[in-house]
Amino acid sequence: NQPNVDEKRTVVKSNYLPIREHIRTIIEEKKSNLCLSADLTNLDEIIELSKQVGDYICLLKIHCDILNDFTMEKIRQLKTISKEKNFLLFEDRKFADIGNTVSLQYTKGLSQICEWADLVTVHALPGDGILKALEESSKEVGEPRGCFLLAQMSSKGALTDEKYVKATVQYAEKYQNFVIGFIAQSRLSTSSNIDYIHCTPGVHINSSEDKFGQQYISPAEAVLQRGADVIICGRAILESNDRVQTAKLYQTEGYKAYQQKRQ
Ligand code: 5BU
Repeated sequence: NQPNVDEKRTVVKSNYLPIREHIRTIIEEKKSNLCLSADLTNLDEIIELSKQVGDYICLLKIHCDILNDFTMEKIRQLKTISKEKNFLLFEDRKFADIGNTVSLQYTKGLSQICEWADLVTVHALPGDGILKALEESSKEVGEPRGCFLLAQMSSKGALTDEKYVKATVQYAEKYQNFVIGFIAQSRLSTSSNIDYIHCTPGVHINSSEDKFGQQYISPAEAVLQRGADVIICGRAILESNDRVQTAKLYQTEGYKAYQQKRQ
């Protein structure tokens, strides 16, 4: 006998913190505000990497549509590791379609994202029906789910101007249970006192850009000047000579700044 959806939700409430609080707790407990952006094309490799660096990160972000060997069995293995090592799984899907379509993209297809991704990214561009649809779909699984709204992008020439950012924040306030924070390049002013989690990608200590318009800042700049809670690092770690040591370095740099900011 399967528990019905309402029974599942009751179980969730007793077992899990709300997701925004959960991330803050992980950051404090593990002394890490590092999100590893594991932009690799092989899920087996991500699984191995997550065992090695899982202790040093609060979030693991992937792009499941670049994986050559995606299977639900493998993604469940990654999920098990995320629970053992206490980090959340984050699919950077950047949903951007009408509500009905995104809800299908979220729950169906080969990757069934909603089943395993604690967090996803969402564009505000289509209007707030996108959030209504994703939030509704997320309630069908027996675990808390949340999203980050994309407010500002790190790439050169991004069209996310002030007016766009303002409207994005308003959508976040309207769906404040599901929208747990923003992907942003600055601290956004909101009209409520909700402690939205700000994540900043485009973080690298040794580089200022890539050849396709990605723009980098240091962990300290991201946290102290731009107001990030979480730093998102991909190639800075993935392309280093020692991924584990480099992850530890970004963990240390990121958390030092996080503590300084919250004092
Ligand atoms: P990098 O290797 O650290 O440059 O990778 C950055 C990651 O963050 C990559 O997965 C991007 O898709 C993601 N990203 C970004 O770089 N900038 C943005 O504004 C957003 C996401 Br939104």
